[in-house]
Amino acid sequence: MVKLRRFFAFIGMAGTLAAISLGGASAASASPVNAYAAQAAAAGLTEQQSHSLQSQVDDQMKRMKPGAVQVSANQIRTADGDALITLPLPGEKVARAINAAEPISAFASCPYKYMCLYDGTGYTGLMMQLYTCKFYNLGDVGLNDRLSSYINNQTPGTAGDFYNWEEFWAWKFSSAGAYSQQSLLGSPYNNYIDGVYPCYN
Ligand SMILES: [Ca+2]
Repeated sequence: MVKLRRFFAFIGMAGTLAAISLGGASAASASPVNAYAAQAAAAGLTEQQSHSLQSQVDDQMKRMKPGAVQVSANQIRTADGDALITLPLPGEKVARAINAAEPISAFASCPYKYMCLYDGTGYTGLMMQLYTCKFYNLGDVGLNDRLSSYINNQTPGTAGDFYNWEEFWAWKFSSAGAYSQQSLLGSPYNNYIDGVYPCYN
């Protein structure tokens, strides 16, 4: 009788293990793109908006150096892991993480300790968040000649340098120390900058 009970206990355990491995198999077969579509649906996007967003992400990734990784429905991390690119959700001007609470103001889009670059004026459009203290070649992410505004929300007083590629890296201007912000519309530097060193001092 004891032996029989052990036998059934073993069967029960085997059944549980089978269920676990089945669950694992189905999770592994779900593609990331489907997961992002589900994320978009959960955020209230229509199927059409979700497709449109994914094709924008695909287009942006084609402009980037190989190895970039889509990390959410509207975000891409660069291959070196040093920058995060966020695309505005369909119908919105200001970029935000898809699971962030809305509404978000342009100024709230740049987290503390980051230098944020925008391809739109007034801190709108595609946002590239720089965290690491190093030189960023905007050509590596297809953002050369596209910078229109930036928010410097690094630690207080930290300033960045902005460069243009002229067969060498030509320094053009420095930002004011953090916190600072600037819209380049109307300046000679709108859609002109090709490189940024976010933390010169
Ligand atoms: Ca340029």
